[in-house]
Amino acid sequence: MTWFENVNKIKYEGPQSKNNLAFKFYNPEEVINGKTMEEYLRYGVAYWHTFTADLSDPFGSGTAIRGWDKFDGMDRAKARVEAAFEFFEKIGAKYFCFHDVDIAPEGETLSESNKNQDVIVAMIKEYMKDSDVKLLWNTANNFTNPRFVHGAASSSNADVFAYSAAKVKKQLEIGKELGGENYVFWGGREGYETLLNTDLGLEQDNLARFFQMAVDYAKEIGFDAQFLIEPKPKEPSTHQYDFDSQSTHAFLLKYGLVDHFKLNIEANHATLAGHTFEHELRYARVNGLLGSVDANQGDPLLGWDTDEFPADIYSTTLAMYEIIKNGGLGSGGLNFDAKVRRGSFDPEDLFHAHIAGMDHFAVGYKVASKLVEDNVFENIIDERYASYKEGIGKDIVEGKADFKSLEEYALGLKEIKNKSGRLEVIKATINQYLLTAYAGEL
Ligand code: XUL
Ligand code: CO
Repeated sequence: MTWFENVNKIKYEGPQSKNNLAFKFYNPEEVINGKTMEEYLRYGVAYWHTFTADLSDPFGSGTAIRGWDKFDGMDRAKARVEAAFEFFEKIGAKYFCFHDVDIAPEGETLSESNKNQDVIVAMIKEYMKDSDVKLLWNTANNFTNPRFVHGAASSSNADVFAYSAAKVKKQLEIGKELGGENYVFWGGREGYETLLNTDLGLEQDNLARFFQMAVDYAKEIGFDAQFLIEPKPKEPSTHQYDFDSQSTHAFLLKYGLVDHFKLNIEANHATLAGHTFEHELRYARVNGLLGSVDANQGDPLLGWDTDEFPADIYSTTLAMYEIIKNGGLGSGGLNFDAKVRRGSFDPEDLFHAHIAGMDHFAVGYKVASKLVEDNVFENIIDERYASYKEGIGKDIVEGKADFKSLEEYALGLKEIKNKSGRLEVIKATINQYLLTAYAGEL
């Protein structure tokens, strides 16, 4: 049985290839800095966008043509598993991610939902045995069902807190069962719509209690995956508590949870927060919190989360720079939390989209590696902050200065000379690297 009969295994054909179903830049076997691209980039497929979504949007119903939609309920869920593993193998992605409700339908009751999970998880486990595909992360969808109308762990209703905990408990057990390398918390409803009816202090305390319980339970069952919080400022909530990497960091510090979590940074969430993707990655990196990445991009003309496949090589280059400087993503990976456009409804479009995403991050990786090798940004930074390496600057950095010594120094200054920031030449240099990275191969 094949679900993608028009597609064979996607191969690397190089930058000259005109074949839409081939990689132009992502060469899984190419070694960069001692690791193959496949080992380093750890690409993941998002189950929800690729196998579950029907491409509906708030104004129109689904358009996707998906073979498995001829079935319903558990039969459809089983067909999706078959299709998913065929897809992973053909695209050559070694990781996948899912929410509980992506893989199996919810039942009438929690125990029925759990039973449905068990059936599909057993099937996934069998498929994993016959492939080298691993679970990058799983998570509980505590936002779609109407019961989460006021939130999950931050709901005003304690019954919902309990229900949410039960769902996460089940997913932690499943993560362990499938050897998941990370576990994600994305709190789409953990926030508020209006302060007029919200106890913000209690909601945040409860959210922290919930995270602590998750940490405790994972320890109890011996599930040692990296916990990841995925910040997002808004949508669906008007204000989400895990707003961005910096506010999530503050939250983790406040509640003594910082040693148990890293962050899953999503490009489109960064832009919704008014940041660049690389800002979120940089903040997480320099604070030891960069765990994994949801690789996508937003549409700057639209103010919502469009979850597009990454196609901006400038952005993927700066993102890969952060990842290289982080020493890679450890147990994390580059998960395509991205969907084909509503107009791209053919099953083959799923391949085109992933090929593009994988190629664009591969370009970014190659260019960023060269930038790092040549110390391009390091030299700029070294020179720009040189005043902190000697004299008064060194005193400041080493904690040897105080307001009195600084005043004495400032009084003795004849003139203050600043140096140009040279932004234009820096941008031109990045473009030069981007344009010449494949020069020999084109
Ligand atoms: C929503 C989003 C989620 C998380 C997992 O914006 O990014 O799909 O990645 O719940
Ligand atoms: Co995401």
